[in-house]
Amino acid sequence: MSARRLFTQLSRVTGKACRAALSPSPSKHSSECLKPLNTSKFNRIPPKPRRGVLLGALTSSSVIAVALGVQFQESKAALHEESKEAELSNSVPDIQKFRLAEVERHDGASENPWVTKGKSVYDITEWVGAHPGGEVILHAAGGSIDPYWNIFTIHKRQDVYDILEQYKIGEVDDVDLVDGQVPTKAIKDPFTTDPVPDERLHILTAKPCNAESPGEALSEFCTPNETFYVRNHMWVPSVEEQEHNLVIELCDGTEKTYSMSDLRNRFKQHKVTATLQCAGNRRKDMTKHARQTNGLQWTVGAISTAEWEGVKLRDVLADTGVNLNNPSPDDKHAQFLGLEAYGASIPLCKAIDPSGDVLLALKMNGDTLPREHGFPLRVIVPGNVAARSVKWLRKVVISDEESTTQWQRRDYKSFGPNDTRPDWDAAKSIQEMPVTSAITSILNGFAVAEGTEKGLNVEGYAYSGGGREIVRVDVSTDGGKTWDQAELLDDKAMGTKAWCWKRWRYALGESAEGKTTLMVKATDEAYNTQPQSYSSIYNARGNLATAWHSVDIKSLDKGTD
Ligand code: HEM
Ligand SMILES: Nc1nc2c(c(=O)[nH]1)N[C@H]1C(S)=C(S)[C@@H](COP(=O)(O)O)O[C@H]1N2
Ligand SMILES: [Mo]
Repeated sequence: MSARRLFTQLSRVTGKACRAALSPSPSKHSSECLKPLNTSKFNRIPPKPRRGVLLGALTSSSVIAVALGVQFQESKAALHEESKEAELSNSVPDIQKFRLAEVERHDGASENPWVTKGKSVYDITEWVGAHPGGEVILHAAGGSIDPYWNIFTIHKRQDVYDILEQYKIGEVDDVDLVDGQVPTKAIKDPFTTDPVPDERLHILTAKPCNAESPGEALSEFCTPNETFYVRNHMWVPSVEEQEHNLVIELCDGTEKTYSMSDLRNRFKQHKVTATLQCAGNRRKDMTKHARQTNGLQWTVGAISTAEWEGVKLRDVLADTGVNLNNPSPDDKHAQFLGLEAYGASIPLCKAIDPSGDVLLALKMNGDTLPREHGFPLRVIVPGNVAARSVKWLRKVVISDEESTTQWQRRDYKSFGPNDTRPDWDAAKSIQEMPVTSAITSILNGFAVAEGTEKGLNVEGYAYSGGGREIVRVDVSTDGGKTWDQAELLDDKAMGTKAWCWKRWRYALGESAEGKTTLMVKATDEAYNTQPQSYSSIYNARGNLATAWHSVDIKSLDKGTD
């Protein structure tokens, strides 16, 4: 099956399948926009009663357990109870055997996708919508997940094995075994066509590519494309510009398709300079100063700035039929879908705000979008968490609900420091970013820009979301007892609001003598300022680690932490 066909099939499943798992009471999220029959094949299927009444409870508690990384004992206990019950009722049939040909029929296009692992067969129908990696799971349907998990090694953990075990329906028939094993097909490593990252980037993971901007890139206002940080949840899709289209779907079912040349020729082009920052930027500081957090341990480089060029999303939405002045009450969110299965959404009011500057970008810093940053089309949502700036954009859906993906409903949310059982549905998705700042280099005078003083010179960035300008950056060399102000650099940016970081510098000169730490905090135009401690904003996902940034002056040769 061609990748393109698989994607078309996957797109029919997109999102809507998640509804069942993420929103246990569908009525709460009932949507006029839903076209139940052709978009939600997983919803239509009544759960199979193969595991008795406990199945539903078991499944949903395990979903939460994965999402929280806690509560696993509960689902294990439920599993235990279930098997005890099964033993007592003595109704467990012999292990059911399935021929491989039958497994193969349960592929990504089937109503009930199955996978094998070792000799076991699993019906994963009910897990698809809850899978944290989204619909890519369907790539493995009809065959073995082993080769996939050898690439996506994040799965090689007991808690993930436990989830899979709950969906076991039987084993592969002995007649199909070769040397006592299920023969597995070699699969294509989806990462082999990823671009090779620039060697100056600080690589956190290679598959998928996650890499920080190096110090020298952070000291420029516009980050060069080659050293702009990279945050991929999956692989980088390969696509020809001429083959790529953007589909816009409205609540009433209207769909319109735009080619890249339509976007380039039929709409006014705009330039917007905007900083993108990952919600996990500086997560490592939170781990170091508070306690362990889950996720990539970024230091200060999961942030970069570029001049983006393309068309305003609002202009294209107006062309499709959205009434910009008086949108229908159902038009609440703009959901974005990427080619590789990633998706996220923003409130429609941001998408159509004339001063929101939401862009469908075709260019980055004057060049064609690099593949790793979304070629050929990417939405840029200035002022919001970068997770909403979906790369490889293939579809925009106007809906009365947020995107149903894991990345909208789970990952990018934050909770109180005490919250070990957060209410995911009740928590707001992160959209506009809070104020933050960081020290990116401490250099001896000769190494920094002309006109700076001799002795130690400090440089860094400060940034706030929502277009709120940075108005002040405070620096302290005595642990926060006394403060002085850094000089804010006056960079020229395009756009309606302050969508960019402010770079700053501070001449420590001889005053650094005998001092051990340097601290920085910023204030934005709404007089929001950064919290002092990481423990006061601790959350298990390590999102929004915006506490005062500090570095050890003595470690200047090693750079910042
Ligand atoms: C039934 C089989 C599967 C189960 C039970 C499963 C379970 C999970 C779990 C629990 C996570 C979250 C891990 C974490 O955040 O620490 C995850 C993430 C992920 N899974 Fe799977 N998975 C399955 C199959 C697959 C397959 C076949 C693929 C690829 C073709 C895949 C791709 C991914 C990806 C890309 C992520 C990471 C998403 C991110 O970084 O946001 N999974 N999976
Ligand atoms: N399609 C797609 N869009 C995506 C992502 C992704 O993995 N796939 N990652 C998101 C996240 S979490 C971030 S921080 C930014 C990173 O953008 P960059 O790699 O261009 O720096 O892209 C966002 N858009
Ligand atoms: Mo991110």
